[in-house]
Amino acid sequence: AAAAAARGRIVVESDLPPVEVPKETLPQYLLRRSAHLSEQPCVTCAVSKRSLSYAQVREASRRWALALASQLDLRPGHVVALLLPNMPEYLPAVQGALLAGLSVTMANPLYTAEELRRQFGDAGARVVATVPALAATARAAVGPATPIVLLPAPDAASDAAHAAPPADALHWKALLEAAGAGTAALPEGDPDAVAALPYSSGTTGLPKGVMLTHRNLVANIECMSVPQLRHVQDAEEGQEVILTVLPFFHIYGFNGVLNLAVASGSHSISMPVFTPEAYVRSLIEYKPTLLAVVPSLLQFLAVHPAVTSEMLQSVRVVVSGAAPATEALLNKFRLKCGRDDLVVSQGYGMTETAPVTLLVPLAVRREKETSIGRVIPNTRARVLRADGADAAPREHGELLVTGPQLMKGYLNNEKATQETIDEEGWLHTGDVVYYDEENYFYIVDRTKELIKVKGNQVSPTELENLVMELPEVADCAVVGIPDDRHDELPRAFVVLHPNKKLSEEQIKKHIEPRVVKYKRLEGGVIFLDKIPRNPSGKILRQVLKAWKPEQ
Ligand code: 4UU
Repeated sequence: AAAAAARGRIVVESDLPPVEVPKETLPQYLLRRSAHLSEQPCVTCAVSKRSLSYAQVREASRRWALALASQLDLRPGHVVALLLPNMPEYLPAVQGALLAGLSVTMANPLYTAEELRRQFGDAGARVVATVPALAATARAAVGPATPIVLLPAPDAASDAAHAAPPADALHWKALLEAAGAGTAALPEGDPDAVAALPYSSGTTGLPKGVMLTHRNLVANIECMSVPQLRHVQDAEEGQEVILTVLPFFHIYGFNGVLNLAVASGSHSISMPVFTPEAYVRSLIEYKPTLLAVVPSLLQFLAVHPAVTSEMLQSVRVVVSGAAPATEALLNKFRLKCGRDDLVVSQGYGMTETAPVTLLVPLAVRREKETSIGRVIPNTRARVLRADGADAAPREHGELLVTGPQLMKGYLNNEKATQETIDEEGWLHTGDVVYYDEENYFYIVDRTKELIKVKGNQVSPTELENLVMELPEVADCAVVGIPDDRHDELPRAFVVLHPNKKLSEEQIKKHIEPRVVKYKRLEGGVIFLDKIPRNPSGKILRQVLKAWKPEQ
């Protein structure tokens, strides 16, 4: 049977020549690629206007590395948690930890203490780097023995809003000043060590730590930097100005934008929170040449009356990913721009692949705009039909990918790793796709449990567990329902114990204080007599997704 399967195998390879992946850690790689830059701006906050040059990022990274090693006594392999909004210091906070041989786990700054406790506990975080406004939440999420380091507030407004920070908190500025004269040697650095531990629920279950090595992250940047794909041009050709509100804790913002931007010598414009006003002001003020977006942001640009075509004239490239962008949306955006030459390039990525595996080349023809990309260098893809055979062009099936960007595995979860990456090293994405005769891929459906709300991950299992905490509830299943403005919204189907009463409001009230806003049950709560399951007990999510009130 194996021989038959092997004979019928159809692997889609990149038509671009393979890239030699440098044997460097991420900080070594970024330092080398941006070594010729010093006073040029690296990251600027659109709200506070605080800016770090390339030289300042290097110096702050070095000092933070020394502070972590000598003042906080962390050793290679230890984990630093970052609970930070998008801000210029995000970059040295990551790079310094990596220079010291540590790993970083990046958390959503809007998470509740309960959500953070799970992530930081699972990752084994030794230190939490955060901002004054989040210090109390950070303290509630970790034990009293875990040091908390306070970075400067991202902007004056959030500085004014915060209560007095915990007395035992350490201060980033003081630590960096003390480290200034430090000459302690930093470890040489191991490219195969785990660099980042973002959390993803993958195809099933609760969020899991995704072990991304330096090599995974470096390989992905290097493979996206080939001239045929290069969306971000090198500083010598004119420094790219990249406006992004995509969170740096998520792999798209982290490696797909921020690290890639540094490697290319770009100027990144960061925003701690998205507001239409701040975004529009930044378009006018910074005249970005590149926008990194998710479909819900593209929707904002396309329909919001405050966004005009004049503001979009500086934009050379728009990259979209993380959720499906419909042809209608892409056309609406083009109409708003009033520019036929501005074609949105989609990329397809996953946390587990650091993130990109498919990318549409920059010089894309308009009829390929709905494609999620072609295979990037060093990467291979297969499409597995429902009957187990490899798909030919235009046949639908599950996307399988492999390449140097594939995660090392899920942290402390060999079972989930094996369920995701098969013995031959193919990662099963849980996405249904097809490819055309020119090897452009198109998204059809997502068959894994994962719900995406404005590009953010929502794990149904996590919400089901919370609903099940209510004693009145006998069974529960959560699925995503399509929504124009949010991509999807979580909807709960609930079975109550006989003679028990519970309202939709009561269930929502139970969930609300425990989770970040986008995980709320905005798709509603539906009471059923029974959750449809297959004989082995697996929830039939497709049946629930198709549920209609008149049933
Ligand atoms: C339809 O969302 C991401 C990463 C996205 C990304 C990063 C860098 C896109 C382009 C880029 O340049 O990661 P996760 O782990 O949060 O979610 C992964 C899932 C995929 O399995 C798929 O279901 O997000 C969905 N997805 C997409 N869906 C990702 N990209 C796309 C896309 N169209 N272009």
